[in-house]
Amino acid sequence: MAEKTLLITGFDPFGGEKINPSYEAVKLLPERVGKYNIVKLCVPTSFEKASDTVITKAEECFADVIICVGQAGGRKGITPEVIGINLRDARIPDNDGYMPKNQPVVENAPAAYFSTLPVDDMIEAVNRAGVPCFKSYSAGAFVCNDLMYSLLHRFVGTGKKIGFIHVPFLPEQAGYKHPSLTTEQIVTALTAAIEVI
Ligand code: PCA
Repeated sequence: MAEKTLLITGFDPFGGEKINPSYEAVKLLPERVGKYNIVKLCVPTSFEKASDTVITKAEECFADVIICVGQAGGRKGITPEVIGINLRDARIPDNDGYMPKNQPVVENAPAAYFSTLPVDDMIEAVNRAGVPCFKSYSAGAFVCNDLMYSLLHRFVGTGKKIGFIHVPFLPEQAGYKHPSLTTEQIVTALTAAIEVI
């Protein structure tokens, strides 16, 4: 069987944080998981740059699967996203200082796309691996949703499996106020999820 390639991305820190758990975990993944060669990429938290950065890399490495990972501070577990919506509605500026309100990601394009990853199987596998994981029906309207929507729009009909996973804060970010998972738990979760794709 031909080798398959899975591109997995994390984001750089944003919103005043010093680290982003998404890339902290992604960079620790092994070179191979299940049937996939793993290609990793750090993506700028920028409406302007995020999707072009990932699309360029996905084309360059002939990715069969694209999983983007991002921080969702305050969430209690790993949350694979079900849907990306055609909306930019930021509450804070991105890393370029840009804060769009009520704009489409892509003009005259569908309202939303569903993840083409096996979300339910992934959730079951991650919970079985001992890491809390549940479904999310909203990736928000910031850069993570933008990236998810843009990739699903760009590659619609190609058969590529594409989706997004939000992860909680790391303990050093969360303090006493927020729930958190360790980098090791996030790595375990991502590995378990990839094994069922
Ligand atoms: N989380 C943000 C953007 C970058 C990230 O890690 C989001 O949820 O949109």
